[in-house]
Amino acid sequence: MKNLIENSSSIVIVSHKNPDGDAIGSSLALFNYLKKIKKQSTVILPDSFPAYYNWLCGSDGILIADKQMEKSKQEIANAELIFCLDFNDLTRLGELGPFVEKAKAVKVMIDHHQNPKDFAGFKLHRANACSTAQLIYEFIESNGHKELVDEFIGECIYTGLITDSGSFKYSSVESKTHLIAADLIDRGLNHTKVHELIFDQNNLSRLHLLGYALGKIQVLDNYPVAFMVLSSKDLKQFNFSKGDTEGLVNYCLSIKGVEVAAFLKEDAGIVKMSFRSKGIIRVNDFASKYFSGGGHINAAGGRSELPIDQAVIQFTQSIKLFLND
Ligand SMILES: [Mn+2]
Repeated sequence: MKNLIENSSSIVIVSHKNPDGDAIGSSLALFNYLKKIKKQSTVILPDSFPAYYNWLCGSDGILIADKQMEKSKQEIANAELIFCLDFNDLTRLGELGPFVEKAKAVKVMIDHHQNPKDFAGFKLHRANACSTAQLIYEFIESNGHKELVDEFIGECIYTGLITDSGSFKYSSVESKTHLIAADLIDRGLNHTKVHELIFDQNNLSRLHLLGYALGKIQVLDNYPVAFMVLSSKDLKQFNFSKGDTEGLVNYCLSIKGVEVAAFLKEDAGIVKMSFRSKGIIRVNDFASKYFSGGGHINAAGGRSELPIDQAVIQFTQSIKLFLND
């Protein structure tokens, strides 16, 4: 892999649509690492990311494909090496997917989602890793370059670690995850600063949206299921902007006795759904069986084309069926 990087003169890093902290953190960690070994690369994301990540080192140079489509396609077509981070199915790239598929570049997938598709020449895949950011750290480590990890690369890796693990809470966290965090702190990371810059960036309308959403949580009778629903009218009323509803679903899961949580959001004519679960309940199977989705065992997503009211009924009926099985 070291040789492959060494011999590639144009490198592109891509990650998935609706980029989250792990997509952005792992992409920028790799970008900044490559820079340290004197390799220029371009990070391309299908669409924009929440503003509370725009302090990460290198974020100002990210190409947002839906704003700069021609340039993005050109970079992908010209690349000799394409890193595909935090996804394993090219449909996660939206419109960019077919261009990456037919690109002449060698593709390297670094990812931790279940059921990887077979489009990459090289795979660094571990479904039980807590984040792609952890895999990037391990990648740098396996190249013998741990000493190159500085405060800024550390911030990128740490961002992926905490946003994908509920700040070290989920079962995907290993002792290794904590050892990595400890090493990052030894290398200059200010972890408090990172938490504040990501999680303490609320504006009043977001908190009012949160209050409104919490008021709408419902628990299914006789099932360990809680869910909340926001219509596009609700979102408009609270000046919704990207990232405002991130993490909302977890409030449903915090109710005593609840083991499955869902968040249904009306978005551009469809209903997007986030699912969370505890223990052995596989919401990725649920999402793929009923809502053309997928993800991890305890965190997954899906969608419905039905109007929101009907999508809610579709959800409550199918989760009952799923849990009865
Ligand atoms: Mn991830």
